[in-house]
Amino acid sequence: MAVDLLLGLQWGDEGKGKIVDVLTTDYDIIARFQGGPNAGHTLEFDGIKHVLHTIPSGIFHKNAINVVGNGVVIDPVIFRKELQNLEQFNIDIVSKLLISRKAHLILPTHRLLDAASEAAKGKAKIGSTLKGIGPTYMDKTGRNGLRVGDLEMDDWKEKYRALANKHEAMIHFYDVDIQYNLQELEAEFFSAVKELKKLKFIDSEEYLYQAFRSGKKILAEGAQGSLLDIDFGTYPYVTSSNTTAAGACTGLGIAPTAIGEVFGIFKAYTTRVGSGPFPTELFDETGKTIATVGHEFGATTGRPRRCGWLDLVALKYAVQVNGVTQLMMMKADVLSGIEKIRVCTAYNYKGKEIKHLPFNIEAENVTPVYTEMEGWKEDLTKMTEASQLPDALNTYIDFLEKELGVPIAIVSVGPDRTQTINR
Ligand code: 2SA
Ligand code: MG
Repeated sequence: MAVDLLLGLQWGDEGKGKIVDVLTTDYDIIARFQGGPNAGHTLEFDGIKHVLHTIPSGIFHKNAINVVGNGVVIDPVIFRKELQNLEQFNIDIVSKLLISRKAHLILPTHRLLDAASEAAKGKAKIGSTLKGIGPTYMDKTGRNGLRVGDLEMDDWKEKYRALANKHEAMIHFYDVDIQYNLQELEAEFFSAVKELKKLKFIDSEEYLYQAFRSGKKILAEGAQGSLLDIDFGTYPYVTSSNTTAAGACTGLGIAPTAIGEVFGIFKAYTTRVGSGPFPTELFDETGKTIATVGHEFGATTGRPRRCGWLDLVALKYAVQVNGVTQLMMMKADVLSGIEKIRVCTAYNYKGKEIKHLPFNIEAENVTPVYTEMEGWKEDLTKMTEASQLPDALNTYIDFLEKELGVPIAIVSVGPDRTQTINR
């Protein structure tokens, strides 16, 4: 028995939520290991679209237990809203959703600090979702954070106060104009904490270890993507956690030796939301077509996503850092009708052609080298078998598999659960 990992290989929004939902029937436990409400995991079935932020994407399946791991940061206010959205589905939340005591809490002042920090950066802003992610992870590594387990102690409100007071002083330090009513925000926070405390808090690393030992099948669900990893992403335009495979070990307490399959999810093209370098970004009609057909808007903030061609230099890097064993290609249907499809296979970097990701991939350093391929016209969205896929798409898939050295096990041809082709 092993723990399988599911990760996004680009800049997030690859379709992780959909694939977790599809795969959940094979697993007993789905565990989120990093990130927080900055994530937007979209699932579609029975004609309804669901967006999850902190809750693992296995929540709609009857038998799966969902664990929010120690590596996740939780905003009780957003969490409560997520729970409210689930009420109509009659899910037995208390027995199906378990929260790690070691997960850190996002305070209202973390959100304010995020806003102040971004405002102070001006043009150099990260394009954060402003959910307080960076400041919360800063407090975690700075050893000042408030954790879910603290809520079970009598003195947690004092700890809260001390931290919030410090944050207020820091907000003033930024010297930017942020309007807020802390009293209101705190009232909302405290009432949401009350709701959170109705759920089961667990020592998740122990829970997962025992589950693993007794032969339960566990799927670790990543958020954001490898190029947003705090160490390996396009720093500083990244998120504040390890989104890559190693993050599953630290974010759940799983040993590296316990890991089995590493599922790497990527889109047939590339998108990015927020600031930062994006070598294959398109500024033309094709880019607009992809954005429109692919409904490329942030699932958390609604921001339009930037679109571009598939970047195999970056993708190969992600495959390598994560040790991906199976690839899953999403949104192949969105490219239908585009006459010529381009794939970046190398970069021109300081006058040389390179095939690895250099330190700096800002536009002034890097020009993509493209291979052009025939597109396909067929509507893929009703296809259910690999044998139905058009020849040009098969050529595209074969090319990617050869370049990446890993099989593409699933081709997704639409947002619904059922629009999933196994190869
Ligand atoms: P943050 O919020 O401080 O972690 O942002 C830092 C950078 O990480 C990016 N980021 C994301 N990129 C893609 N998808 C994300 N989730 C939402 C979605 C985003 C949305 O599913 O669409 O709705 O806008 C996500 N979360 C963080 C972010 O854009 C910054 O570049
Ligand atoms: Mg998303």
